Amino acid sequence: MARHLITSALPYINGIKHLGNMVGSMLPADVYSRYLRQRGHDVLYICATDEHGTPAELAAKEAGVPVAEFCAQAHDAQKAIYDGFQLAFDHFGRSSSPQNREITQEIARELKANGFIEERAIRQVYSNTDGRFLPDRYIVGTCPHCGYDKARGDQCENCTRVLDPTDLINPRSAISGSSDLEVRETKHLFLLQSKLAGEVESWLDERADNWPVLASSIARKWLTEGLHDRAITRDLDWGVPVPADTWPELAAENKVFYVWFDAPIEYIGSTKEWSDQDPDHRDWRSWWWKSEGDVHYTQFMGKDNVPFHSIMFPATQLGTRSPWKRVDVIKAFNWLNYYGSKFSTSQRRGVFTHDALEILPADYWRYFMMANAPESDDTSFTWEHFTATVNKDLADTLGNFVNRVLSFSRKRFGDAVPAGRAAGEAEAKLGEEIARLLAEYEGHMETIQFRKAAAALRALWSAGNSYLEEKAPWLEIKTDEEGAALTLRTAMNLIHLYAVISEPFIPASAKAMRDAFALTDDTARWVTAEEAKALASVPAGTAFTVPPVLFAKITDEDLAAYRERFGGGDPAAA
Ligand code: B3M
Ligand code: ZN
Repeated sequence: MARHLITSALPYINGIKHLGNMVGSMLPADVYSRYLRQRGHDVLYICATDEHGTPAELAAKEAGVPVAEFCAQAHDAQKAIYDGFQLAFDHFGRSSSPQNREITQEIARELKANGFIEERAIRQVYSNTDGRFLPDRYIVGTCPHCGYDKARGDQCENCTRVLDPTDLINPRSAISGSSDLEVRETKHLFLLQSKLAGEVESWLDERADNWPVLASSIARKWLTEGLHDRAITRDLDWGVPVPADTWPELAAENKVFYVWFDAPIEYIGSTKEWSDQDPDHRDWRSWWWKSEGDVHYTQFMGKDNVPFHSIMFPATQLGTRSPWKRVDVIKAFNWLNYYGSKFSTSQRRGVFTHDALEILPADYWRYFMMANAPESDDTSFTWEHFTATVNKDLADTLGNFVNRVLSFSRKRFGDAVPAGRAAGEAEAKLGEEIARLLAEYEGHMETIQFRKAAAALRALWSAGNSYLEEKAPWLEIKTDEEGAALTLRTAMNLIHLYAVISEPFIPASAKAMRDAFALTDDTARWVTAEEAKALASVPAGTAFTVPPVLFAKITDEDLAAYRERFGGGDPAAA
């Protein structure tokens, strides 16, 4: 048994997430956590909402509520959706918590004491109308290179050139539209990452080779581009305040830390929130402090977040000179697209998590997303593909197997698992096959390869179907009742095995399958290879019930309605 700390990138607070966000962070972390828990490990799965920064402020402004109130509501709204997806966090915290404030400030003090933070004066655009400094992307104007008139201060969307806000022609505020702007000098804290580059590099050398390749290649590429010093404060009303005891002047000017400085620290903050809820039994420090070698820490995230987690956050941790736990493995994901182009929150393009749950239960989505996780490449969501996957894998291969076996057995043998004759050659062959596929499945889960794991799971379900087709108990019963009873008992054991091993992917359906059997001693533990071979965990005589249909098929009418409602794209283009 090992101790596993698992975190998924913190969903930003400003809106409901789409499936693309979900598949690259929280869902895989949940699947992996569930698997490790079933294998008997001590798992702590931590997540939170990422609540600071300008987008939160602007979203609150648009909603017409104070930002603290906006975040509290938005946090609850996101949490309810994640509950709906059955994400089994040990804690889902908030980066605006007092715990995070305290730890963030403490880390900043340590970095200063060790000579890794310094104050520098910079020139920034101030909007007189808005009464605030404007972050680069909230200044718009005409691109000096291509003439596009809605270029942002950080980049021109049209020609993709990287810009400095002072490059823009006719600059104006993206918030108010005002062009009453001026450049003012203001002081900020800089994290001297350049001084930490060597250390980060050797740290990365020690472990990144064991990461799935997407994360390690991004980390290496970023490192060769050099680690630059970085401003870690902003002029905003909403954020973790710069501590007055350490930087009285900046604190008096209401500077707060930049959201990307305090967000990763919230992994620690959220763990402390969890621990503070039950301090007698939970110890956040045992996960984060001097736990190198004792805790195995895995992070899940989309590929755009890798630089922050593989380089910048470790640099922050290293610079404190304190024994903070650092990540062991980063599992990153490419993009899930919608009909070949990006999901977009601002354009409301694609499928959003609350809408998904409104139309179908979580397991449909969980399975589809993991079976098609964008691991080695970007992948596309299309309603056609989703429908085909649900109907074939979930409804036909798994759901139909479960219902057919249980209904037929009840009809012919009553409400208890029939005994029949002793297992024969077909059962031995089936047991071998199941044990082999199970080992494959486990191997893919251990190496965090979800598509392959889902394929192995599907193969396990299929093996049951092949066995059933081969034995055909509905014919067998006419001439050999004992033989038919054996077939059904074996198939029912497969159902129970499926309940156990499918749980990480489809927890609600797994529970329904497990609950079909009135087993007195049914612990949540995993299946051993011997048990998989023997297929005898559910003994003859065990009472069972037939659960309602596990997965309803998506009809052509449903498909048409989804396409209509969400705007299908051209399936050929996907
Ligand atoms: N909130 C991800 C995003 O919204 C960002 C992740 C923070 S993880 C510490 O793109
Ligand atoms: Zn341009």
